[in-house]
Amino acid sequence: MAVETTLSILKPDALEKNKIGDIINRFEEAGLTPVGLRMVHLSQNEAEQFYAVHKERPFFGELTEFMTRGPVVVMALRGENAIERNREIMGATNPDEADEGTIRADLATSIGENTVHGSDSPENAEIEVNFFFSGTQLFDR
Ligand code: RTP
Ligand code: MG
Repeated sequence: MAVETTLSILKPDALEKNKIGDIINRFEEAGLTPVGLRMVHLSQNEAEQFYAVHKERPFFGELTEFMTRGPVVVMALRGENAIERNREIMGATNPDEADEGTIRADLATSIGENTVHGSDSPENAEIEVNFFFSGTQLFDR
């Protein structure tokens, strides 16, 4: 296993439910350390760019509308096997199918409003971390 850095987004529903602390605590307890962190309200254009891989999907309009509804917290998380670990802690996309004790099983509203995003591969983790953080906004810790 190797130390990896992945992108996590706490989506608008997470902030509306006041779950920033709850979610970050789960990551820290699991050995995933925030090495970059900020709050941002995505523009429509930024949301469409970030989710460009999904632009032909039927839920694209709904997704970008949701992701621009309010501010989000973006974090670079670092740790052993961080990309896969993050997705395990998040749980399945659909909260009804997410394992007990995962963020989505405990906190998500629906398949669309599912509380967190996590990069799905090393290639995408690098692209997505760079989308939100410049080198000087990431810290060694
Ligand atoms: P994410 O990218 O947010 O970490 O989630 P994921 O990999 O588990 O899911 P993905 O297939 O990449 O879909 C991206 C996001 O689109 C929304 N979605 N809505 N209404 C629907 O059927 C539907 N399917 C996906 C979710 O917000 C999902 O996280
Ligand atoms: Mg995805």
